[in-house]
Amino acid sequence: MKCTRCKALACVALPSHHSGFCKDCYPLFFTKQVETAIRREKMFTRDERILVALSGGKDSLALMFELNLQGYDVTGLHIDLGIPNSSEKARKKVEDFCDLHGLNLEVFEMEKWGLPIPDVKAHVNRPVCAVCGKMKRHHFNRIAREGGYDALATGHNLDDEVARLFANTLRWDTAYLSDQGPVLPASEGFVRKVKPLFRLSEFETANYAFLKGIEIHSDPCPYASGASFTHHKELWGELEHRSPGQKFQFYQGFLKKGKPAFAGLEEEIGAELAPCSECGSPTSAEICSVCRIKKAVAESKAKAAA
Ligand code: Q46
Ligand code: ZN
Repeated sequence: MKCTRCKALACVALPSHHSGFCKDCYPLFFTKQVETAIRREKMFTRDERILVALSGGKDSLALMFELNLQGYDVTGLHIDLGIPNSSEKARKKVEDFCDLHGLNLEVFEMEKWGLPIPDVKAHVNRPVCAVCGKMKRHHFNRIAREGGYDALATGHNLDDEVARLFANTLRWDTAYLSDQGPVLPASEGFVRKVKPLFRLSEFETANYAFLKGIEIHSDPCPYASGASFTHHKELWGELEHRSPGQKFQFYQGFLKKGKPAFAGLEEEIGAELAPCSECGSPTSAEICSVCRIKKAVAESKAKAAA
């Protein structure tokens, strides 16, 4: 196959785009997709400060690399979850990456904050990933808000978005369906959230990270159950293989036709929010659910030690 752009030998075939690219032209395709996402969805401007959530995986590091290349004012934020034999490796990859490219980085340590994820696993009677995800979203938003950032960018790609949309649709979860999309506007206590990689598949992001020589953290988390949308991603992989482009069509169709139909439903469901008396994050109770979990774990640990 020849490169669609320069006619050299292509190294990445993209059936959903009816094209293929060589190693020099592929990053230009990637850049264009990110530019289009930012422009069409009005994600942010070059005058704004963007906080980029960095896990150390291919998506977040590729996103940070690309936004910096495009001249955006980016700072990385890594959350060290405190998981033995895992978190230190992820953190090292992120720190090395930011050092190498001269990028600003903030690191937040769950251990220092008082609730490393192993304590959640040991003391909270809920799936650890559900609580861990809640903690991460909480701190991403809190740190972005306290730091005066204009937007929080995450590395969610098309496969993530389609798998999540599919799961929400299977449950007809109207609150989530009205909320899902590449941009979640800022609201009282919440910063704007954006997903500049939503037009790109996992395969396309992985290729970009590889061709740019980005060293990624690819070891799975030891607590991963393997359940998070994996099956839905496999189903969509099969559909996409049979009919290239279907994933993107499904997602775009939702944004154009499905999402407007669910708009406003979350207001009926949502309750009044006020700042948490402990951490200032928006909550419908006096103390937010994250602070409540932290307190409950501290009590459970004290009881166990007594
Ligand atoms: S880090 Fe946290 Fe993930 Fe590990 S404990 Fe689960 S949610 S799997 S992305
Ligand atoms: Zn709180």
